[in-house]
Amino acid sequence: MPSLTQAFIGLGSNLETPLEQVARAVQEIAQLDQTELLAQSRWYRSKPVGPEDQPDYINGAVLVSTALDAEQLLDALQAIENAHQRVRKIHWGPRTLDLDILLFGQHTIATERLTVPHAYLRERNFVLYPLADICRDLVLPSGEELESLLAHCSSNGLIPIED
Ligand code: A4P
Ligand code: MG
Repeated sequence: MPSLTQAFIGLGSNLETPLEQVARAVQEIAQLDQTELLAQSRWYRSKPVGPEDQPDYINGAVLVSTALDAEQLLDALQAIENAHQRVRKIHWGPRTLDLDILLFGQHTIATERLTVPHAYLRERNFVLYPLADICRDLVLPSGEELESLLAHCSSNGLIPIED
């Protein structure tokens, strides 16, 4: 039996009906090989970080249990991004779909392809608030508590979307 890992995946989109892009991506993640969707955050509308002359984003996060390793999960997520006609042009620029591995169990990964926990997780409200929807008492591999990161992170520009 391969071991199972609980991984948090961040979703973002600000092009081509973003809410539909991220909602469809959740279905696609749920159908990944050897992977089960465990939980999903609310969706949030958020102000763009980086170049400001781009539309607002829709952001959220999901929790999966997977038998894939981190690189295999990244491959699978990039295949989903590509299927959403994602074009990589501008760093931090607009995109139809961005899928980031936020946390992969309690692993710390620093390879050419992967930085886990995600490099900007600690400072981005559009990542921290969705994580808190799923698991308020989350603790990072560093020992930092999500609660304390939230206490230092403004929710400015972040609006939960009502169903
Ligand atoms: N990569 C390394 N670590 C990871 C990881 N943990 N998860 C590598 C996923 N990928 C990871 O990503 C470039 C490379 O990062 C990948 O090939 C993978 O090997 P990319 O998505 O092609 O490039 P990017 O998105 O332009 O850069 P980056 O640094 O991933 O940007 P971010 O951090 O994803 O930020 N504002 C709002 N409000 N909401 C957003 O969602 N997103 C961004 C993009 C900017 N501003 C935003 C938002
Ligand atoms: Mg990315």
